[in-house]
Amino acid sequence: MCGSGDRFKINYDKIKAAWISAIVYMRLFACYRDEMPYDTMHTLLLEFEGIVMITLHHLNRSRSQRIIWLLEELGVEYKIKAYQRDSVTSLAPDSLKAVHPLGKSPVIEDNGMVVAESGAITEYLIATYGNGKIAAPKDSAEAVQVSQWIHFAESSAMLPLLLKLFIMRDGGDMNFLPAYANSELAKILGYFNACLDGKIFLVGDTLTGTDIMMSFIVQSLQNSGMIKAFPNIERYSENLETIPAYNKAKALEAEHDATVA
Ligand SMILES: N[C@@H](CCC(=O)N[C@@H](CS)C(=O)NCC(=O)O)C(=O)O
Repeated sequence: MCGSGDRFKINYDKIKAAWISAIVYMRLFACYRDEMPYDTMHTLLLEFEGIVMITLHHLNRSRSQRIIWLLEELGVEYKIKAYQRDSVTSLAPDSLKAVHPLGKSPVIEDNGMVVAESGAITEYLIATYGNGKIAAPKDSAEAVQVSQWIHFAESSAMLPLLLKLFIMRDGGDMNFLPAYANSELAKILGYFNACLDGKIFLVGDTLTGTDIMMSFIVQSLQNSGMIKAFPNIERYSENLETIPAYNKAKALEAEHDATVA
């Protein structure tokens, strides 16, 4: 039935589309008048065109550099929302808690989902956007190795490094911890060092998520000077420094770090 009332029916979809266009054009004009940075305008246009845009909530000098590297390798559209550590406590600002209850970084937002934990983010991004890139063949023995190292990076490998850091920060006399930290460091990072013997990448002959996850461990060893005790890790680190996306991630990390002059 086609009553006369239908002719005057309000088309809300059209009004919404016109309203969105008006907002986009107003923002483009603001960009043209230098009132909005190019990056912001680029993001708005992508959103307008319905192109997926991942948001990385990035804390300065953090594990989040891994995810910048990964996003650069995958060549996907993403934006960085930067947060700065407290200059006294080194903790993240409370605003990160609005993104995820832990208030830690990295965290990504993608397709209405919030994902925390750098290992989980690495696995998710490679599975979703990798198209076979930087992944071991599905169901292969190498894929199991990849999983082992991704978990190793945030569990076994982090413990001795964190213990060393806390012992140094505490600065007081301790009974058990210093010797335990040293023996765990030698055992766990000695294992990593041995597995790198004669290798450029950790699993197989090409870059995988494991190299990206282990890069934070390598950088921590380098920053503390402890890398000298592990020649294969040192050589591996030199190789990482030749990878363009790794260097781009380092540059972007510095760009978003307010403590870098
Ligand atoms: N296991 C987590 C660790 C996350 C984490 O502790 N991130 C640190 C930066 S490297 C952080 O946000 N620290 C600030 C805080 O705890 O307030 C991961 O792999 O993402």
